[in-house]
Amino acid sequence: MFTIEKLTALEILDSRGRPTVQTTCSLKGGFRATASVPSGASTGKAEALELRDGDPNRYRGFGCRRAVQNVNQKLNAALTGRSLADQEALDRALLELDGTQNKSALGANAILSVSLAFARAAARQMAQPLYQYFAGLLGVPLQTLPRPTINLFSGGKHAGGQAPLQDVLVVPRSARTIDEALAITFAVYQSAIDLIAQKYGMRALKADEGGLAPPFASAEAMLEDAVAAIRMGGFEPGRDVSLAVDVASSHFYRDGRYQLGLTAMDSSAMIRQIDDWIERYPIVSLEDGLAEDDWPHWPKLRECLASRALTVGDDLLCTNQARIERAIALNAADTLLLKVNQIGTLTEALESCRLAQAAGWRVTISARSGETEDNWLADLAAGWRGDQLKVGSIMQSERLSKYNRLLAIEAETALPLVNWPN
Ligand code: 2PG
Ligand code: MG
Repeated sequence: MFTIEKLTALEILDSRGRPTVQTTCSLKGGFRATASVPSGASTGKAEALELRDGDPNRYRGFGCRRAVQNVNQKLNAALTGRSLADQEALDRALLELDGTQNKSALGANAILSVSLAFARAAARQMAQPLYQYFAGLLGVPLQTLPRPTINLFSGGKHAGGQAPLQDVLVVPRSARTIDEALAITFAVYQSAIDLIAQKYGMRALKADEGGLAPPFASAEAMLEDAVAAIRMGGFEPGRDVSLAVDVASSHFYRDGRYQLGLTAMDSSAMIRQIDDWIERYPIVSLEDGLAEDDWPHWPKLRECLASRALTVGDDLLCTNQARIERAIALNAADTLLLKVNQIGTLTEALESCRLAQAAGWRVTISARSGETEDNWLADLAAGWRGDQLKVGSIMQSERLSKYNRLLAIEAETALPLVNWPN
């Protein structure tokens, strides 16, 4: 049993300098913990609502004072003194107190900060490392650590739209440990910096997640430069290091057409375009190849990728059970991109994770483009048996805090990396 003594929230800044919510949860017995929530930029339409103040004179409307107040006043008043059996009981109480479909009354940022801070405090009360606590929620013993997929090049909404593909990520497939995966990625990333200096005559500018963002002429230029950087780093593309791509195509889908660079394609043409990329480049994971509302064509994309690359749904699924169920029924994807703040509580995200795993899908545990230095995501990825981890680049402390935590978890548990791609 866990008894909440106090909830206190604070408005802090994320990696884009925008406000977000940090909550401290104190449990009876002196167990106290703090957690912070991230925030996306290329968001899906079905995401839970992130409550922002909307005052244009303060942080251009991005302020989170109302969300913070909801924790300090409403949630603190309603939950102080409450004894809760477990995480699910807390999250159920949060859902009841909000009472809306998309958490617009209290804000998903307020709600999730409490859900996460409670998890950490509860783990302390149980004298467990946080990854163990998360494994306990899933009800399955720890088995593997996720394979990092690490941002190399950025475009789309994370880089001012200078290139069409949002993320081109490195998949260090020959790595047997997190430690090896990071060392391989460092070599490729440094080679990419050299390559960009040679090709574009510029110091590599970095996008929101630390990915390099030169003025690529096309999606193919991004992919070709990624393959070249892998070679320059001393690795064989497709054997030692493969690629993952987040097309984030909802964000260039207008009036039933995919506006990729100068071409406007219908869904079938977009699938042929993706097929061509998969043939030409060592891509093993393809996220949001089609738009979030283009449901009829997703099964065709899935069929096209088949065993060659994972069909990953991010904006399509929004970590939302109803959308995942629909995708399973349609055979529209085979991998869930799981972002806890898309849905707003740990328990709902866990149910989404279970649903995907029970269908034989893979799960990519993902950070957001706006992150904090909090590292709970690494524990979640280990505890919930994520197959992939998507945190951004091997740069910037808000990204490295997760990789560094994963190194510590690896040192503590000696768990092997997941067997993917095999
Ligand atoms: C995504 C994420 C992370 P954002 O689209 O997968 O790269 O971006 O947090 O902006 O939604
Ligand atoms: Mg995405």
